[in-house]
Amino acid sequence: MTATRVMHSSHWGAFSALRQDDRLEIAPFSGDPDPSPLLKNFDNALRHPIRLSTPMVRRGWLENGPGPTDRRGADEYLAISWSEAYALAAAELQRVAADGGPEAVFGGSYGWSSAGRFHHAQSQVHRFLNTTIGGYVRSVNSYSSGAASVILPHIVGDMNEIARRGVSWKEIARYSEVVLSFGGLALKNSQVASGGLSEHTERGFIQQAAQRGTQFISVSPLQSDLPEEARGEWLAIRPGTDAALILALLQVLKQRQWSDEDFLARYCVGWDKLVAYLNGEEDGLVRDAAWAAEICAIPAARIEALAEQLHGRRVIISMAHSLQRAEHGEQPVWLGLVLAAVLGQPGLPGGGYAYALGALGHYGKHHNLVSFPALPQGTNGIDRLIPVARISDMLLHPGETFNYNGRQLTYPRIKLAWWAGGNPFHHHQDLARLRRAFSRLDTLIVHEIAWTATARHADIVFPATLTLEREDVGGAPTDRHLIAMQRVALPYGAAQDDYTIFSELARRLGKETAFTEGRSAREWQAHLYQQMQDKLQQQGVRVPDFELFWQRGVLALPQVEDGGRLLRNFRADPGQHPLPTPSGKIEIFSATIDSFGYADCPGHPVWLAPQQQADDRHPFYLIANQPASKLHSQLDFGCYSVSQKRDGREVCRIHPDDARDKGIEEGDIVEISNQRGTVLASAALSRQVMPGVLQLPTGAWYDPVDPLAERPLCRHGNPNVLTLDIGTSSLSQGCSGQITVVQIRRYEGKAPQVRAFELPRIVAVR
Ligand SMILES: Nc1nc2c(c(=O)[nH]1)N[C@H]1C(S)=C(S)[C@@H](COP(=O)(O)OP(=O)(O)OC[C@H]3O[C@@H](n4cnc5c(=O)[nH]c(N)nc54)[C@H](O)[C@@H]3O)O[C@H]1N2
Ligand SMILES: Nc1nc2c(c(=O)[nH]1)N[C@H]1C(S)=C(S)[C@@H](COP(=O)(O)OP(=O)(O)OC[C@H]3O[C@@H](n4cnc5c(=O)[nH]c(N)nc54)[C@H](O)[C@@H]3O)O[C@H]1N2
Ligand SMILES: [Mo]
Repeated sequence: MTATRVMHSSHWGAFSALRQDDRLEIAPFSGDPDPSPLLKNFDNALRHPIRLSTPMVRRGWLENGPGPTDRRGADEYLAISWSEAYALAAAELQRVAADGGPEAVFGGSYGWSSAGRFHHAQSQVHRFLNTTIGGYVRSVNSYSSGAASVILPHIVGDMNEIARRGVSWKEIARYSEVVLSFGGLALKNSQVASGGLSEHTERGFIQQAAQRGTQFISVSPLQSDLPEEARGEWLAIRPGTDAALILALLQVLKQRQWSDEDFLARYCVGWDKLVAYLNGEEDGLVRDAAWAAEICAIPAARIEALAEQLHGRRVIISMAHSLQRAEHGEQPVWLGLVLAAVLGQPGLPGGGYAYALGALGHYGKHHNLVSFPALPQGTNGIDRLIPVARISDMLLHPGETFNYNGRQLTYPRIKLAWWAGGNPFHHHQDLARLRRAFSRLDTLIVHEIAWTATARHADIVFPATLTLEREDVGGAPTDRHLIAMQRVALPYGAAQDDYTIFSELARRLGKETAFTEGRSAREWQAHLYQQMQDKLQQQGVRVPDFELFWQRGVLALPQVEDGGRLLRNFRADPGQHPLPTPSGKIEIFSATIDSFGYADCPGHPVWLAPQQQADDRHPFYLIANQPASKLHSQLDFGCYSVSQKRDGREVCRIHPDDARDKGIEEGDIVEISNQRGTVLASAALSRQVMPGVLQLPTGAWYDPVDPLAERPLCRHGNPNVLTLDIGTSSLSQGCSGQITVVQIRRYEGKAPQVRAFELPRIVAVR
């Protein structure tokens, strides 16, 4: 490749790159006021030995044929040629589809993949399965917002309106008096947005607001969830108990006659039913501050004082995604909205509910007038689905029924799963159970850039190019720069991009034209660009043709100031702009949810004690949150990610008092365990963690000492060894991996060395 500086983009930022003499030099996009350190993870990624250089087949699968087996995750691999790999995969897909139809193929392929919108691996899998075998069993919703995305439409409107088009940062910086944030506004999280991000603006807006006098209050088990720039107040809360806190706040507001009854009467339904619950009219239990204090570990007087801090002020309530990634995760989402309503704030400038503000770089932004189109996925001929986090349940319980959002569905009988651009051994809970679930398959096919644990469980592994090794177009609908992702380096080894892999497979299945429509990757990108250009033209905006865009590398797009429009319009004229709920109003009581009859998600918000509570055997709450040093598990072997580990292990934070009780010192290797397994990590003592809580981020590649163990030991520090694999509730069946309960102790003896970035056994190169 010639040594010229080219543009590129990633979920954590746009940048330019220069590759010279095997050295990669990356400079953040010149317009980015606050670039992300995650860019450093690219520095050593291109030629890292853990990359996949050639197609691989699992020995047991090749020798014994497809079928359930315990060997996935523990077997050796054979390096094979592309033509062999294509032939094996195409024949196997044909076999499974002929026997069981698309109902036997799981193509959910959840995962973030890379920022380029054309080589978006998940869209490529879907399009491939639709055009070749007529469809696949799909997954719905996300690990991010499984509960919120299902409950919000029942009670207020589509999640994208509430989160992506929520009250903007700009408006908050200008008008909000109080920002009450549950789960904080950590800048480590907002540095990321799917599709790419050219400007990191959250820090600046928080600074502006704080300088104007906005009071930030962060309710969270971790002080570090609120940036220092906010100069805010930290209210430490026991994990998983925010619903109880908010119920008590509502009770105090009502009792002191601080509830905005006019707003509630005009814009909401069901307040009376919730008030009856707060007053314990049926069960005699009053949900007051004293009641909540016992549950959430915030003193009653502090809860009362918080109600006072909110009363009569312009308040915006934000709620991190994390609160709903937990048992009964629907409740805090619902109650955050109710609290905003009881304060009469929705629809006011800088007031109301900003669900998930700061959880990602998408939120609190404005939308482009026209967004870059997605790759069309074709038509899925079958209508079989699972909520995304029910993957293990599906594989372990085929034919069994389950509840989901008012429906009773049946788990299909899956023979083959196809995964590209996701890492279930990163994202799913209870990894030993996930391994058992994957052992039920006939075949698992994975496309990966490197030997992740998911690749190590696959029967056929296709080596995919890293984003830097191909051309694409990067751009999120809330980012005002479209980036020409120019090629930085040649592919590693024999790696191919996902589109080429699927095109070749489609050809072998006699469906090449249906899949490619005769277009090369570059032609697809130009074609998608053209669609955007045409739509802009219809709105009177002229932009350069694709070729010129490509040469320039960046295109600035016009935006619309659409933040908060749903609730603003509704407040201005509820008759003309009703909400898209059955009542047209905010539903504090939902007749629809009530009619489902779910004990774990009744018709109005409630406090339901989680099944996971600290006890003598598991005295600590473990917070398994997003990692600061990478995006999920991506480039865990990258420079920056590795620099934040200690002894090669992930770092677990613990309060100094707890550490002293346990005889744990800074830098000790600790063993964190429960009935599902054990992980090793390096202990860091921190007063930013509340007592009784441990924090171990997700993202360390799963590295079990014995992959087949019932209770595995992960040397590297992957918290999903420990998390419980249950849905949030019968309503949304979302992921509940954020919190679990564990024991911790110092590891005695010589700890096993981390092996996550060493190759599996590859027995022969043919
Ligand atoms: N305990 C717990 N678990 C969680 C969470 C939590 O809070 N706690 N959070 C959850 C959340 S919100 C999410 S979104 C998920 C994230 O889960 P995932 O999205 O599955 O995680 P990633 O690491 O982003 O996985 C993307 C994979 O795609 C690969 N990849 C990148 N580019 C390409 C490409 O071009 N082609 C191909 N074929 N592969 C590519 C990467 O190497 C990586 O392995 O995790 C969830 N899991
Ligand atoms: N650097 C980086 N940024 C990311 C990601 C990443 O992997 N790396 N992932 C991105 C993705 S896909 C998503 S969906 C978002 C996720 O956004 P979130 O889910 O909001 O992010 P988390 O960091 O998991 O959680 C935020 C904080 O919530 C707090 N918290 C946990 N449980 C509770 C609770 O019960 N009550 C209260 N009040 N607080 C609690 C924790 O202290 C935690 O640090 O992040 C995005 N941003
Ligand atoms: Mo997510």
